[in-house]
Amino acid sequence: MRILFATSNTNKISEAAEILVPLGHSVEGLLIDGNRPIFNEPKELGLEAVTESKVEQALALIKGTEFEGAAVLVEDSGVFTHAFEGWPGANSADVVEKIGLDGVLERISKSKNRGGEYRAVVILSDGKNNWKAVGVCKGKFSVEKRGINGFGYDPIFIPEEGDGRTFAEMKSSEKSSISHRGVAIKSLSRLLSDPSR
Ligand code: ITT
Repeated sequence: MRILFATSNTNKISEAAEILVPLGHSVEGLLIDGNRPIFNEPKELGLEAVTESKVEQALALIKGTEFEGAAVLVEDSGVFTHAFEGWPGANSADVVEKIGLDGVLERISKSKNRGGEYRAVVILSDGKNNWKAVGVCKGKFSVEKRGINGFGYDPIFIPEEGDGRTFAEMKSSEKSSISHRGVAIKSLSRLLSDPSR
């Protein structure tokens, strides 16, 4: 299946490609007139509502273009702390841009609870069928930044299923094997290969 990933985040594209390409799919970023489209994202409604809105917008954008007939993939994700009622959640991208990981760590250090999780919702649509999957990766926030791989919160997030390293200290394939996005995209690929679909 030709998959157009409608995202401005190229890290997300590489992580999805790492799982979907070996299964025989092609994955590329959706570009309209050479640019990554900007979507209206109703962040206040949560990850699922954002993906539902984005997939409709992406399908409308490719209608009548050379891309019509390809499948569109959208994803919304976020980082959720246990101590601060899920903050930053759907606003993860804005928060890290405004206060940086040092600011996030400073806030987290005000609580004894360093637990949290990454969550992702993905929807793939070929215009007729929609496939949706979710992924959660539980873990805790480190005391200081460690590692240089990945993106976003990876230098401060230690997944529960790992060995104590942050995601930024892991290879991309190690991250994908346990991450929220990895879990969600693997579920999606199972839905695609289900003969009863
Ligand atoms: P889109 O164009 O796909 O929206 P984005 O980066 O703005 O790209 P989101 O709106 O889904 O994506 O924001 C998710 C933010 O949550 C992301 O920018 C990171 O700050 C954080 N995040 C999500 N997944 C992450 C991951 O795997 N590793 C580190 N941080 C992650």
